[in-house]
Amino acid sequence: MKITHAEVFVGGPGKNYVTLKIMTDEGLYGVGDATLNNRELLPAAYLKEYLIPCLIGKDPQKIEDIWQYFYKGAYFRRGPVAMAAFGAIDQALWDIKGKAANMPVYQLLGGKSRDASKIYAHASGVDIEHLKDSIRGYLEQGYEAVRVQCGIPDMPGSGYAINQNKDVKNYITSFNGNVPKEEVWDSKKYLRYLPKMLEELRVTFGEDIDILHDVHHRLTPREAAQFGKEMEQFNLYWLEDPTPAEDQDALKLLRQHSTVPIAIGEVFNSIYDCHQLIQNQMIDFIRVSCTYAGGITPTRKLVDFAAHFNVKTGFHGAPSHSPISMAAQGHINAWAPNFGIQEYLVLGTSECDQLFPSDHFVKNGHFHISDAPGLGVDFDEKEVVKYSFNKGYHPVTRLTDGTVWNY
Ligand code: CS2
Ligand code: MG
Repeated sequence: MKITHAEVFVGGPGKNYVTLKIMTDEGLYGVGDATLNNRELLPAAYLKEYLIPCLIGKDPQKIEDIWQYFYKGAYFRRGPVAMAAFGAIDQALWDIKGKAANMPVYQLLGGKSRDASKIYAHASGVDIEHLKDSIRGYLEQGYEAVRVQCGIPDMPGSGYAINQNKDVKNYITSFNGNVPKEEVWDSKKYLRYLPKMLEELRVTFGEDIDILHDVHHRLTPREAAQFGKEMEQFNLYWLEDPTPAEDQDALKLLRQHSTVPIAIGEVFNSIYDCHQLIQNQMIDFIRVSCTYAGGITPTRKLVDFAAHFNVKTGFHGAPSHSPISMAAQGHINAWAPNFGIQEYLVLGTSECDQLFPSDHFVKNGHFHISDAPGLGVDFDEKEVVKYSFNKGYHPVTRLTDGTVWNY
């Protein structure tokens, strides 16, 4: 089998999905997701200008060899742009391999370890009453786990990921003309309010609901240690990104002071970003995504490595991930012996389903993977022409005195 051509498409309903389609001389094709949120044109250009020309004529069945060829051949290894581009190729090749074998990808990985994989939804509110309504909405749909984010009193327009307009797809992107939106942050107010918020949620919703919370890299190591200690009483499923992920020593203090489960990794691109965190058992959940971490091939190795140190998976599943990478992660989740939970944003608009038709489905807070060969998700080229690229940015965060802080 030989790769004859490959094409990159940018666009989607409310999102600039970057979709790669690889075609072969046997008529089989595969699809992959290279969407790098708010920097979408970069992996698209990397694919078009540098990678696709090298793919033509290669045997798509040699997934490992092709991955090594691009990773080692780049010389400048890792980085989100390159890894998202490699990730899309890798996903598309697994899709082709599954179709050629007439098997879903989870079978190629070793078969299912569970019938369906637990997912968590994003509940948020400008204040606690809105947050509670948002949580109730998910509980009514059968979710057992929710991430909770709430506006902080006296800190107007801030608090990470507050979905003010109920537009699930866009609340972390500011389509604000040519520059990013700016937000204000005050850790003191946040640290004072969060225990009150969580106490109220436990009183209202009881002990059974799994509660997750994302700090989004905003605390100092000392603040995170104090906060983690305080969080223990609320029995969180996890505390995410308490400190900036690139400073891995920051976690030592938190670990010494608290047993709150820690989830980190959405900004990591490879095992080299987290092997020490995993080996030293500084985290409980690894949150890489199959796209930004270079595809199924390296993610599978990372998951296996983590299993030896009792670290579970909790893959990134922000709205920027297209249904293709969600499917790729769905297959890994179905297999992984150390699966924990999957972040899942309800993309399920009819436009999105038309662009990416599939039989995967969500029911009662669980993702059910389809038995279709390959990744089990298609891409409709006729649909994508309806969408054009819209530039967006992540917001920039400043402290109240104007100092730039971590978004
Ligand atoms: C977030 C992300 O889902 C999460 O946990 O931290 O939504 C993050 O803000 C975005 O992926 C950034 O693009
Ligand atoms: Mg996060």
